[in-house]
Amino acid sequence: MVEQLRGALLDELLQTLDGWTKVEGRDAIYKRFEFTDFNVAFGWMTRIAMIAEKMDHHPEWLNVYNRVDVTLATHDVGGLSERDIKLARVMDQISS
Ligand code: H2B
Repeated sequence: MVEQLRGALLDELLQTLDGWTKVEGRDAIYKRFEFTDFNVAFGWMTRIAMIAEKMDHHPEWLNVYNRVDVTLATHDVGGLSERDIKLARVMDQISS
């Protein structure tokens, strides 16, 4: 069973990530990733997609050219959970 993350603990964990912010009016986190071009952006998405599939945790994302806007939430808890933090961390690590 996954627990919903909120309040001070959520803020603390967010600070351990790079550039993720809370979404207004929704229990979710957001980050814009920018790459040198479409090829690099889509390569990153492909690597993340395979990891996300293994984690059984899927991002909401939109790609335009070299940019990927990512929103993470855990639908199973109707909010945020440690799964989102884990996937966000993987995204940060693989993008740098
Ligand atoms: N992805 C995301 N982002 N949140 C979830 O709660 C979620 C998921 N749940 N992928 C998984 C799949 C669930 O529906 C299956 C049954 O494990």
